[in-house]
Amino acid sequence: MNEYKILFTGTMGAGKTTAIGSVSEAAPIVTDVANTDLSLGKERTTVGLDFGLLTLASGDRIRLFGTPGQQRFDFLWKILAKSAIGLIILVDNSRSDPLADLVVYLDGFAEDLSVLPCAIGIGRLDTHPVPTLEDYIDILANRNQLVPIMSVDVRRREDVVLLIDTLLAQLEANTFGA
Ligand SMILES: Nc1nc2c(ncn2[C@@H]2O[C@H](COP(=O)(O)OP(=O)(O)O)[C@@H](O)[C@H]2O)c(=O)[nH]1
Ligand SMILES: [Mg+2]
Repeated sequence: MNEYKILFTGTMGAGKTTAIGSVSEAAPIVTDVANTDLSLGKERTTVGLDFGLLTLASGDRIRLFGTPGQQRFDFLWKILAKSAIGLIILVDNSRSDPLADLVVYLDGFAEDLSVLPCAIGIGRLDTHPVPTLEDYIDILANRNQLVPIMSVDVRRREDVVLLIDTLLAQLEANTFGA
């Protein structure tokens, strides 16, 4: 049995806590507290990290971590990325500039992304169809980053499983030699 760690990141409200809760078999540990930032229409926010567990059919176990969303916690990103086998970036397409949000995380994790597989999930494309997946793909292409990207609703378990499978498939294809 192997144990792997996967890290979820993305802006506040992008769905990290929801995604981990959708697939975790143990009650996810969340360290959400009352949000004191009134500019954010969100009652609770993650200051520490989310944690969940998922056992694959192979018996391998995946430990799921979520980064704190606020950028003032970005010193934690590096620490959390350590020993992870992959990174999942969640984007909330209802935000004012979700393309720029993605770039923040691609830049913030640039070093890790040179050695780690990544998958990107764009949420709320149903209610906010612009920017489109093609717009995101253009950004990745311009940066020469070939990262799988898909539309997701993190409240749906199968969408989150697909993101995780996309990471594991890259590992199996040995693109990263991990
Ligand atoms: N309508 C809609 N709501 C979504 C979608 N994805 C996530 N949400 C909601 O957005 C919120 C995300 O919050 P949360 O998981 O705490 O985000 P976090 O800050 O990244 O941990 C939750 O209330 C989800 O139910 C989506 O595709 N459509
Ligand atoms: Mg959260």
